[in-house]
Amino acid sequence: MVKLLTSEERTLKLQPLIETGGWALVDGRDAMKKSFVFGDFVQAFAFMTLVALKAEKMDHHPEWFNVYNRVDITLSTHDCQGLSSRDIALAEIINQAASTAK
Ligand code: H2B
Repeated sequence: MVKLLTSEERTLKLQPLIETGGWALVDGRDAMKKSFVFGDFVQAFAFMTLVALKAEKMDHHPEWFNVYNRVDITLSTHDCQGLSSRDIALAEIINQAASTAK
């Protein structure tokens, strides 16, 4: 069973993603979000394809919304109804994929 991040894990692992990784906490929900803007739809969709394949492999999936060159992503773990280490791992993969796709 996946567990919610402890307060220590939030300080050590989540805080850096917020302070330097471009992620933010979602209001009213234990989740994190980030918006990505690409040059065009093809680049945005290439990024989404890369993330989709990695997400499927780790069996942990983002909530996302795409309009043309913009992709808004929210991460949270449904199984524990909040942020878990899987969201941290996926956020790091997503940041990596965005720097490859841009
Ligand atoms: N993705 C996310 N974001 N949270 C989950 O709890 C989750 C998931 N659970 N992907 C997985 C799939 C689960 O439903 C399957 C059965 O392993």
